[in-house]
Amino acid sequence: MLSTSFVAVALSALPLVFANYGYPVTNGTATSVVYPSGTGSPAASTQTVAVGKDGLVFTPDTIHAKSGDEIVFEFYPKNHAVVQADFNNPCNPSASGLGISSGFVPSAAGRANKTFTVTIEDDTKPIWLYCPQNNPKSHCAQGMVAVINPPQYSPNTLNAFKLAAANTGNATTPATGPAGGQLTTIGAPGAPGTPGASGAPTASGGAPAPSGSAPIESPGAGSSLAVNGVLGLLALFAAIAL
Ligand SMILES: *[C@@H]1O[C@H](CO)[C@@H](O)[C@H](O)[C@H]1NC(C)=O
Ligand SMILES: *[C@@H]1O[C@H](CO)[C@@H](O)[C@H](O)[C@H]1NC(C)=O
Ligand SMILES: *[C@@H]1O[C@H](CO)[C@@H](O)[C@H](O)[C@H]1NC(C)=O
Ligand SMILES: [Cu+2]
Repeated sequence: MLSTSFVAVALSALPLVFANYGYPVTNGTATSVVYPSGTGSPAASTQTVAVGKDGLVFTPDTIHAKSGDEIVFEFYPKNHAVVQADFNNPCNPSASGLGISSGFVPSAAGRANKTFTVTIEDDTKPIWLYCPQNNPKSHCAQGMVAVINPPQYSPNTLNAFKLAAANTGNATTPATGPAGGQLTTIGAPGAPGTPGASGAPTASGGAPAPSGSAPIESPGAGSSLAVNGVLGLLALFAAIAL
């Protein structure tokens, strides 16, 4: 039979477990770990959008993201870019002048070795996007458009944007760029094939940044599984001892 002292010893190890892994997110599917010093903001997530992989389209072309989330654009042949437009003026850069513009990212074959990462600042604002390539003719007019956080219950749909784009001539490429995001060369040592979470190259296997508010990727699902396992055993021991 198990003694209560064993349970006491096991319980005393619990703080160590949490010290090693941070506080695990409880639902088991999450890959993020919330550190105690955090400000309580929800963990950011990263989504990937393929540009030109499946023809003259963005895949996916409708993206839902929360403030703080990152959208990583990956570029495929031959030569595409991502530019922000206003809904009412597709295939032209946003009049605000503060829009997203990746610059052209060519690829001879497969995924280009540069990605463009956009961090969503305000998830209540739709972001309309297009490819400004005109060779051999406007990609935008052919439907190479996308939207991040389309407005709900609004006639401003991606389909309406696409239909308006189809009536435009050559698309306009912004004079300046990149803007509104971060162009990152991928395949850097320590991050093979994977863009860094912040878009900035980091030391391989580096320690989590000390920033209090930035959610940090966990080392892997194994850690929370390990914690769950320990908790399960503790519960079992406690039940037997009582
Ligand atoms: C559970 O996991 C999903 C997917 O990662 C996440 O969106 C959700 O916020 C999590 N819920 C809780 C309570 O942690
Ligand atoms: C990756 O980018 C570098 C620098 O722009 C370039 O010299 C190299 O050819 C590229 N590699 C591939 C596989 O496209
Ligand atoms: C449209 O763009 C193509 C490719 O850049 C160019 O050859 C053509 O002259 C442009 N047409 C107009 C009307 O500007
Ligand atoms: Cu294109």
